[in-house]
Amino acid sequence: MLDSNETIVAIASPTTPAMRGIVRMSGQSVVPILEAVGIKSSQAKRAQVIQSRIDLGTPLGKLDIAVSLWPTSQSYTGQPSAELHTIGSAPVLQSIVNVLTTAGARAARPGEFTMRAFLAGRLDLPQAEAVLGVIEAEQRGSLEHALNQLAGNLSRPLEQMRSEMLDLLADVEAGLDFVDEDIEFISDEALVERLSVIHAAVDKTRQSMESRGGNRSRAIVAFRGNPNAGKSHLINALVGREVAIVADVAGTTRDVVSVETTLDGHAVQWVDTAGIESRAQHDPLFEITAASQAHALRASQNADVRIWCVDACHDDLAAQRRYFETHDGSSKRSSIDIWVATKSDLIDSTQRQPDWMYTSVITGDGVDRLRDRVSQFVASHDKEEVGSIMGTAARCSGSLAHAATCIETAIRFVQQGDGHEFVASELRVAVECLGEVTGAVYTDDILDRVFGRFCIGK
Ligand SMILES: Nc1nc2c(ncn2[C@@H]2O[C@H](COP(=O)(O)OP(=O)(O)OP(=O)(O)O)[C@@H](O)[C@H]2O)c(=O)[nH]1
Ligand SMILES: [Mg+2]
Repeated sequence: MLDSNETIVAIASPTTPAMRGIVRMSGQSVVPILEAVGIKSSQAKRAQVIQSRIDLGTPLGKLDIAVSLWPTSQSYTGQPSAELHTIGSAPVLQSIVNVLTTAGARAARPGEFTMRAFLAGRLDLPQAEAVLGVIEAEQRGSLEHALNQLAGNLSRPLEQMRSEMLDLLADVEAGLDFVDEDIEFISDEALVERLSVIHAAVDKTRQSMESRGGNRSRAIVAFRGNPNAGKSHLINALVGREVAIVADVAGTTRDVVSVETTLDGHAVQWVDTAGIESRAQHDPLFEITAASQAHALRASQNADVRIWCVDACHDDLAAQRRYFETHDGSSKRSSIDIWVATKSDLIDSTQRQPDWMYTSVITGDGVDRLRDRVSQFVASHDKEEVGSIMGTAARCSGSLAHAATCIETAIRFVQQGDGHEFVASELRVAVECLGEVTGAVYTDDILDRVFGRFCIGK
């Protein structure tokens, strides 16, 4: 593991040009290193802001700098720390880092500041991962998840389950010490009952993690548009095989038809829907149409990508688009719409309009481009899910599943009247698995996996 006694330094602000930039330093030698570069702190042991200057040599010269100093363990990392605030220019910030490394600091590795916060007991592992989630959150939903996790919403119940398991284990092990004396610390019925409660809680946490995306990153792509616009043909062309029935008559597709494929390594579910139409109540097809429209609308609202198909020969594409936009109800927060003019082989290329992607299943025009566009979205959709707190789910669902299995086995042992030493050994493993999730038990490998995903300076 990396040595926590060394003093580390890194640029902590984005390296794109900005008004202000920050260099962060943490470790036992923060105060002497600052002094070595001419930044004097008051001797007081409290947090302080120092207005000073730092000499960056030629050609940069001396620069005004504001230093926030936490000279004791009362800081984010649990050790003396400082932040040097100055103008947000990458070369200037890099020169400051160079001056500080010459004075004895070492360049920080990715996530090393947050790892120190974890090692100092300031954060547990799910909270450390939530820090990454907050940094990466591009959308409100993921930011809320990350902030909840940072507030301990995941760790608290897990810690509670673990502590209940430890109590049970203590009872079982105490019983083992007194087997000959007929003292019972916990009855078999009570043991099974309490284990069942914990098992249900562990399983629920595992499921909720997985539904948040640990194993789910399938993007749903729905095809919408007018009857006979060529939706089913287009789906077949994109997927490369006949999944949807196609025909010359409008109203061929009635059911929601879906197929799963992988697109550049990402799972995609393609969903064909009935063309958008309405029928008068006395029409014999009224009911079947209403049902297929309702199915199609639901598919559309669940989709991550909606591909809107309008026949390129349509005389007013913009009006058709406005109509769909106002008549299709709400959609998922992070979804996108792609507007496709189909059957481009039937029009002259000079008639093409901006903001529309043109496709033809006869000439193959635009099909690859549309597939690439979907692929691009799906890749970023996956990244967002995995990059934020999905990391926690990916890391932990195995440990939680293992804990659940051990508890099940322990229950079976009790019910079969097997010796409590077997029960105790299952419980011990389960406690360890739960500890791995919160970081109460950790290995270098776990730390590498968690903090290696951070950027340097965090
Ligand atoms: N010229 C030309 N005709 C096409 C193209 N794509 C589809 N068509 C024709 O358009 C008609 C309808 O195609 P479908 O794919 O069944 O259309 P749909 O949108 O699924 O229709 P519904 O399921 O009835 O809503 C068929 O006659 C196709 O041959 C294309 O790119 N060029
Ligand atoms: Mg169809």
